[in-house]
Amino acid sequence: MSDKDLRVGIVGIGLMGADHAERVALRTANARLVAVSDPDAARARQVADRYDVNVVADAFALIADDEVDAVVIASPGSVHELQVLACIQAGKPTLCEKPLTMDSASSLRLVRAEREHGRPLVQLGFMRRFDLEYVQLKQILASGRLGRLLLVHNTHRNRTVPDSFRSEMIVRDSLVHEVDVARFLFGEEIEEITVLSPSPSSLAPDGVIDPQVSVFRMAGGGLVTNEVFVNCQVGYEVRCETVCERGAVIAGRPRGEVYVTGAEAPDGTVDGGTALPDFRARFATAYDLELQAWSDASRRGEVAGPTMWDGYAAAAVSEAGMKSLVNGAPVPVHLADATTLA
Ligand code: ISE
Repeated sequence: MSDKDLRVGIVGIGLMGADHAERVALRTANARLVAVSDPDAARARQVADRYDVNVVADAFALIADDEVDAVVIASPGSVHELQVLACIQAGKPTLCEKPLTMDSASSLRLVRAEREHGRPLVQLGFMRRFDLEYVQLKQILASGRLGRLLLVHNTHRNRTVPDSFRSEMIVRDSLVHEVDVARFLFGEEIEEITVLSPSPSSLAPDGVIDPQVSVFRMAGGGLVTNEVFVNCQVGYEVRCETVCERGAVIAGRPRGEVYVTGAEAPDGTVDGGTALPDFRARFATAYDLELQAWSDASRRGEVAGPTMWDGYAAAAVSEAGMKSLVNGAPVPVHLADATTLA
């Protein structure tokens, strides 16, 4: 496969799938978009026509298609398990958007299936690992010049999300990025998670606990605090401050001297200051680098970046987090023993 383009099919053409379609079609070197699939036929057709590629009605037919070398899965997490399994069985390199699956048991089944297949095939869509600021932050930590990493403070705000985005999804679909960031920066597993619920914003949909504050206890004793606020009304802000023994490093620092967001303008609109509109804008380069790394590694028959295990560990932390969300009590995270898996 190495001397020709990687022929990519995308399953799920929602917000992220359409964004990845453009990326693969226009900006990923040595990769070519060849097919898309979505239960919403009109949506799939619109994207397919834009890039002159095929629509395959059934996701499993796209995965099995001989014209498709590799698959991007950007469908809802609830259908990931069977789709990822089909990719593994077809031996096709896969980029799976987060969350890997809806719970740790199904994620573990996929870890096992990939191991039984004999070689890694699946990269997880934790794109922050490709963001240039996070990469630099990680390099500074790794250089050791600031001493040991003690604490991480994460901020994660979305302007709004659809009403269907309930409290548990704030853990499983949004906080899951901080779960991966914490594991990535510390190079350790999360041993315990606590999710606290401050009095919710009156602008959050009825019954949705937003914002949420959570704490991860890392295996080596470090602590991570997280604010996730997905109906903040203003813009998309993702920040990570790491505190070491001899200094701190921040990724996603607000730009500009005075930073005010949320002031109401005379016409009633909310001023987003320098905040960006959404994750596609904030992480555009990271997504480009992620897809390029995935495509390059796929052509070499390898997996780069976050693995199936990272997806499974994140699912296990999310599951514990959703339990903690019920009463704010700390919940331990139990992971399978990686050394005894098939
Ligand atoms: C969305 O699904 C994403 O994955 C974004 O990266 C995240 O910031 C957002 O909160 C989620 O809704």
